[in-house]
This record gives sequence, C-alpha cells and structure tokens, in this order.
Amino acid sequence: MRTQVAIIGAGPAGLALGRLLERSGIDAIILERRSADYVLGRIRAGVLEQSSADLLRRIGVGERLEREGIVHTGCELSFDGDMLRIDFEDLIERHVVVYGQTEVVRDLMDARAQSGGQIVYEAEDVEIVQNEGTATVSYTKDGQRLDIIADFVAGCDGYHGVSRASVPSSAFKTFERTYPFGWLGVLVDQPPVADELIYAHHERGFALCSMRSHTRSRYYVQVGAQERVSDWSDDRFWDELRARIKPDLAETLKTGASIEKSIAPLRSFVVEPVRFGNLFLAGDAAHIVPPTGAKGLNMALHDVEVLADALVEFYHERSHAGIDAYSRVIVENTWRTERFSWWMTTLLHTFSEEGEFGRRIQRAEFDYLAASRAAQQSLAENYTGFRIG
Ligand code: RFL
Ligand code: PHB
Repeated sequence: MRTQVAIIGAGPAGLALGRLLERSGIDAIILERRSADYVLGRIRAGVLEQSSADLLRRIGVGERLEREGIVHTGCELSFDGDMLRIDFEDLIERHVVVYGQTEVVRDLMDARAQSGGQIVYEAEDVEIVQNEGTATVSYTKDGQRLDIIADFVAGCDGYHGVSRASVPSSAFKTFERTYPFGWLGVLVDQPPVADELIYAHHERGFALCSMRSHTRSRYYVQVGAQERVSDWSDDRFWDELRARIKPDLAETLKTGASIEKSIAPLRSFVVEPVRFGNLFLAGDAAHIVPPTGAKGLNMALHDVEVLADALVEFYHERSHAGIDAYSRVIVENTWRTERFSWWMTTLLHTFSEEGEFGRRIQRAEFDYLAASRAAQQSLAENYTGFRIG
C-alpha cells in the first residue's frame, strides 16, 4: 500500500491529525494496536482548552461538543478547606470546556468512518524503517504481514508506543521526573459536588472534584506510587475524598458505586528533538505532563495542528519551512506547558520529603494567589491555554 502519511496510533493525536489531513486532501492511513472498543473504554482527560474546542469545531467534529460540552468560566482551588475561585472570564476573558476525551475520540472516529478514511485496528507488531525520502511501515493484521510505503510517519502512539522506540536512543535526549505518587480516579453516575472543578490541597494529600456531565462525576485522590486499586473499596475512596475537601462540600457529596476506578502514575517527560528524518512524534509519544494542569490532551491536539500545517505547506507549496520548524516549535511549547503542570502539581500535592517547610511554602503560594490578581491571571492564562507564536 502507498500513502502520503502513515499515522501510528488512534488516540486523540492520531485521529485529529487524520481529520486535519483529510480536510486538506492529504492521504493517510491510521494504524492502531488496540480495538476501537478498547480505545473508547479508556477513561482519561476531561477538560478542553478553548482553543482545543475551537479546533474540533473547525475540523467539523464540534456538533456534539457544542450540545453536550459544559463551558467553565472558572475553577476553584482549595487549601486546607479555604476556597479560592479563579475567574478565567474576568481575569483574561477565556474559558475551558468540560467534554471527556472519550467523547472527543468517539466524534473523531465517527467522522473518519463517515468520510471513508482508513483506520486499521488491531494492527500488531508495527515496525518503522526509514528509507531515502520515504518510510516503510510494516504490521501484522489477522496473521498477515503487510507493508505501507509512506512519505512521512506521524508517531501518535503515546508514551509506550513504537515510534520513539524505532529511533536510535543516541538521536534524542529525554528529560524525566517521576513523582512519588499517583492519582486514584473514580467515575460515578452522580451529579458533581460543585458546578466547577475543585483542586484541593490537604495535608492528607491532593484531591480533585471533576465531572463529565451534570449527572456523571470524576473524582481523584493522591495515593502513594505503590498503592493498588484492589486495596481501595468504594467506601474507602469516598471517606478519603470527604476528608480532603471542605466539610460542607463533603456533606453534600453524592456517592455511589464506581463505574471505573484506576490509578495513574504522575510523571513529567520530554523528548528532544521530536523529528527524525521523515518521522514526527506528536502527543504523549513526545511528552508527558502530570494531569494536574489538564494539559496532555490539549498538547496532543496542538502538536498535530502544527504538524498538519507543516505537511499542508509541504504538499501544497512544496515548502520545507514548516516541517523544518516542527521540532523547535513543539519543544518550546512543551517546556512552557511542562513548567505550568509541574507548578500546579507542586502547589497542590503533599510531598512528605519536603516536611513542614515545604507545606508553609505551599501555603504562602496559595495566599499569594489569593491576594494577587497578577498571579491569578498567570494561572488562568496557562490553564485555559497559552501559546507562543
Ligand atoms: P494516547 O491517547 O495514549 O493514544 C495513543 C494510541 O496509540 C496506540 N498505540 C499503538 N498503535 C499502534 N502500534 C503501536 N505499537 C502502538 N502503541 C500504542 C494506543 O493504543 C493509543 O490508542 O496518546 P495521544 O493521542 O498522544 O493523546 C494524549 C492523551 O491521551 C493524554 O495526554 C491525556 O489523556 C492526558 N490527560 C489529560 N489531558 C488533558 O488535556 N486534560 C485532562 O483533564 C487530562 N486528564 C489525563 C488526564 C491522563 C490521565 N491518565 C490516565 C494518564 C487524567 C488522567 C487520569
Ligand atoms: C478529569 O476530569 O479527568 C480531569 C480534570 C482536570 C484535570 C485532570 C483530570 O486537571
């Protein structure tokens, strides 16, 4: 098979890139290791930056987002029960949209099915070999080994994918921080405890009250890196969450049987560069942020927007400028977002090794935020999405 762009991975990055290219008349095949149901079953992000929502509308997959997405003009921070609302609208005239990653992926999959674009699910043992000016991507489907010859390969296959692994490790540098804790998340069919997200610091650990809709809530508590989901009954989870949020909120919290429960490790990870010949990394394949700033999905969408522009420039104008600039633009944006996600994580989590000094510094940071409009503006512009160039 011959195609212009072989896309590895049908997560948000791969699917959005496929859509962007299709709308510019560029041919692409998407290879995904898992089944469509498996991909749709993963519960992940919940918050879209305004610019991500704009992108999805622009590429014609915004109809359900428009109907079901919930615009949030602010969020709440809580420190030992003291509340601070960050009013995005008032501070910087921007907002975010609560709309689950699962729904974004579903909308993109539906759009691709409608337009007849190809996604090969359950494509096993994907291998990438770069040639002069093209790349060969091989995979096994139903026991048969098949080849795709492509001009370019987009590695949208997440942190554990094959794309980065296909490049000699001497060709790139990685930067990593692993946090000594994870997030235990629970999804429940109950109305959210508040209208907006609450990011709570407590001496027992961080907690987040989020949502997917007016009737479905998503809650998280910080747990030790070694904890296992099987040690957390629903009752234990609800008790812990209640202990970490303001008592009057804890009283009104509506609990129920969890419909999903999982632990996600927290890490910061950056790859430099993110282009190797005709292979481009995008999304979680190129960078990981801890989920505290709600950035991962948004970064993935931004990466592929930049990549699609670069490829369109190449095919339509025969210009290499965009593809030559890709790595620099992505790495620059990545570090800016890494800084913000690290800062939110550092402010809100409990770090036992930092002792009482660390806690007082966190309190001072919270008090500064509460007192300073400039500090709130900085948080708001980063949370709702800040881009250079
Ligand atoms: P994905 O979603 O991991 O998709 C990669 C796809 O590639 C496939 N794949 C392969 N396919 C073929 N061959 C191979 N060898 C392959 N290896 C892998 C995989 O099966 C998969 O389908 O990466 P992508 O597209 O870059 O998207 C990134 C986002 O998924 C991620 O950054 C976010 O979910 C992060 N994140 C959040 N981001 C936000 O913007 N806002 C949030 O509120 C938010 N909350 C979160 C999060 C991530 C979390 N977890 C579980 C880490 C909350 C959590 C708990
Ligand atoms: C979520 O709803 O899953 C969510 C929301 C905000 C975050 C992280 C996760 O910062």
